[in-house]
Parts: sequence; structure tokens; C-alpha cells
Amino acid sequence: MNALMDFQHYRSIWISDVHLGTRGCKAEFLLDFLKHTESDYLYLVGDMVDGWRLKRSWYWPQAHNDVVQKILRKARKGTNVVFIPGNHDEFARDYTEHTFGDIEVRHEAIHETADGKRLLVLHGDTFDGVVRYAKWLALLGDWAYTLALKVNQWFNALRRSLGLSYWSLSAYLKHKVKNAVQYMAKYEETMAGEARRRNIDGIVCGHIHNAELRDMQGITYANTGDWVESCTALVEHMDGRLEILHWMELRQFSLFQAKETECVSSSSRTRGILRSMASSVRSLL
Ligand SMILES: [Mn+2]
Repeated sequence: MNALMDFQHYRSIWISDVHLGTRGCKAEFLLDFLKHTESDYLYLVGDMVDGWRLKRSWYWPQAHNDVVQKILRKARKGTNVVFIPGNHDEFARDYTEHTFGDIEVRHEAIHETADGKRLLVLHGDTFDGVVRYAKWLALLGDWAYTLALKVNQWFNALRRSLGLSYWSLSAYLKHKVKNAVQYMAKYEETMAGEARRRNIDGIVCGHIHNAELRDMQGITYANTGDWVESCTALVEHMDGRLEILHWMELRQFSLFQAKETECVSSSSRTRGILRSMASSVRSLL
């Protein structure tokens, strides 16, 4: 695929952490991505709309509307669209296991690739507060682990009912530079561990705004990244091969074209972390 690519059909596409309704959202670039790609399956892996932000102040420009319309149109035209709400669009969690128009809303999904791999697809926030304790929770066993996941859910449901924002360990740690790298490694480990625990070949998630695709001792760990800064998506080719697309690089878009805020395009891990830290100032996780 080259920078001037016209159109590409994939078997599956995963995107997450779009944060529609915030100034940081790169809706124009996402729209360009959606126009130039098609897929049999399209997974929206959470934090598509930022309900937390919208509650505080309404921000909904035309481009954000266009993204929603484009996705709805794809669903109507035969793309299997699955929406898995995250912590920022958790209002949609009340509607999981329902179908809206042509969009399926699910807590999580299992995707089977063309080459027969089973992938667990979920947003990942449930594991946010748990990551720090992952090691001794694993020692305590399955019940403690399951309980910890539930407690994190309850804790944030309580905050939500009190009108407080989601408390994110990852956003908190990203303020503390030296802990950020460690946190991400731990998060990836925890997610891969969850797939292993459930006897699944791999996991696709989002939440920490850090695109990644790698093998972790036999488990595929894939993170779709985000459309606030990195503008990334995970795709499955027709033969089942997975790939991370860095849309800015593929299209040779530059930061000068970003309408709202700066968007530096780089796949390097260090710069990725620096960018993530900048975004945490806006507490978007
Ligand atoms: Mn999230």
C-alpha cells in the first residue's frame, strides 16, 4: 500500500479511542481513513464518543457528525459493525447485547481470523485499576482477580453516579514519567494474561492510546492506538495477517494539516509515550 492509495479492502478493522466530542479528536483524518478503507468487520473498541467531556461542555462539529454517519452507512451497506463501549462512552454499556440499526453493541467480542485464530476484543479499562496488583492477584487466584475487576467497575460506577469523572490509573501514571513505561508494559502483560486465562489466542484492546502489535509468549497482543494523536488502526488482511496502520504516515499527512491541535506522526515508542503524556494533561484516557 502506498501513500497515494486509493482504496483498500480488509477483512477486519479495529479502531478505538476516537473521543468524538473533544477538540483533540482527529475526526477529519478518521473520515479520510473510513473513506479509503472497507472491511467485512468493523470493530469500534471503545471511547468512540467522549460522554464525560460532552456532559461538561457541548462540542460537536460537523466532522464528528460525519464520522458517525459514515459508520452508520457502512453498517447499512453490509459491514458487520460491532461497538464495544469504553469508559468514556459507558452510557452505551446499558445497551450491550442489543442491536441498534445495524450496529451490535457488546461488552466484548470474540473475533475469529481468516487463519483460525480466536481474538478477544475489549476496551481494557476494566483492567486499569487492576494492573498495579496483577502479580499478587494472580497468586491469590482466579476469584481475587475477578473480584478486583468487579471492584474497579463498581468504584467507577459510583464515581459516575456522584458526577465525578472516570479515575484512570494509566492517566495518573502517565503524569509520572518513569512509571508510564512500566505501566504500559504491565498493562500489556495483564491483557495478554487475560487471553491466556481464557484459552484464547490473542487480545485486541485500546484504552492506553498506544498502538502495538506483538507476540507475548504465544499470545497476540494488539492495541489499536487512538485518533487523538497517533491516528492508528489495527487491520486484518484477507489471509488473517494483522497489521497496525499509521494513517498519517501512509497518507503522508503532516501536522500542518491538523485543524484542531498538533498531530505528530511517529511510530517510535519513546515519542509515542511523550505524546501520550501530553494527552494525559488533557486527561483523555
Ligand atoms: Mn478508555
